[in-house]
Amino acid sequence: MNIVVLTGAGISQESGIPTFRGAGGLWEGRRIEDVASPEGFIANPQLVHEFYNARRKQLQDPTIQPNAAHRALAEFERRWTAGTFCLITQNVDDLHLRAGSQNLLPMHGELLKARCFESGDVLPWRDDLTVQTPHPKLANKPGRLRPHIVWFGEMPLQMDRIETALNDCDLFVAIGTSGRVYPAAGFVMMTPPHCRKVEINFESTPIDSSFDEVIQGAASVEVPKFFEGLLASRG
Ligand code: BJW
Repeated sequence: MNIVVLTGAGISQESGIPTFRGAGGLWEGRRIEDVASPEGFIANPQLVHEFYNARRKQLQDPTIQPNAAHRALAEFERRWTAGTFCLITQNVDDLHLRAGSQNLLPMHGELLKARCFESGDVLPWRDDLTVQTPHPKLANKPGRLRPHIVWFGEMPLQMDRIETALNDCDLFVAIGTSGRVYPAAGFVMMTPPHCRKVEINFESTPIDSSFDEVIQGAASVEVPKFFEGLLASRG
């Protein structure tokens, strides 16, 4: 049985990383297009850098750690021998990586990387970025680095591998995502007709009706329960 899991901000919420939408969300009090679009970056790069600098700093705070849901997915992947396992995440944090997930596709980029929009180089990055930050190999050309993040209007990463995994999937599980951002919100519709489709979320979503089962609850509780059950049912 081939398994594809899609995660969103809800899986990291219990690790202390705010989700995007709703009260207390990352976008509360901000215009999305100001901080998460190429046009916003061109208009005010420093504002965008500051938004991501703060999040990059927070991610490296020692209190931010993978939670039981991240760990359960990594543990499941280690133990699953009855087919393939592919984890697609919309999250730009590194909590799946830190939990030990291997076949991981971060489709919206990674907060701990920077990209040079001249050379296309993607560089590991843990510090603040500013409009003056030079590319380490192009010291005379400051201001070419941007967060390695997929903004609205940009093509998500790894789409070929994602489509291949979805085409060949027998179980699709979406965890902690609001189902409002495409193409990820449409992945459930890209699975084959026989595929079992399960959603795990605190609340209902606009794509609920595309799933065979909806499990309402906290990811840290429901994810370990679901994946341990799957292993148990396979003996
Ligand atoms: C819990 C929980 C707990 C909380 N336990 N659950 C009109 C129609 C259709 C599409 C479009 C359209 N107009 C424009 C588009 C395209 C656009 C789009 O989708 N716009 C919509 C707003 C309509 N999409 C794009 O532009 C994408 N690119 C694209 O389409 O390229 C063209 C193309 C692609 C492929 C094939 C062909 C063509 C790019 C999208 C980039 C998104 N980037 C962002 C920001 C950057 C990253 C960052 O700053 O960190 O990525 S947007 C933001 O939303 C972020 C997230 O990854 C993404 C999804 O959010 P997510 O993860 O779902 O979080 P929330 O906060 O929304 O929800 C959290 C959920 O968790 C909630 O449901 C809670 O209930 C739940 N929850 N705690 C369980 N403990």
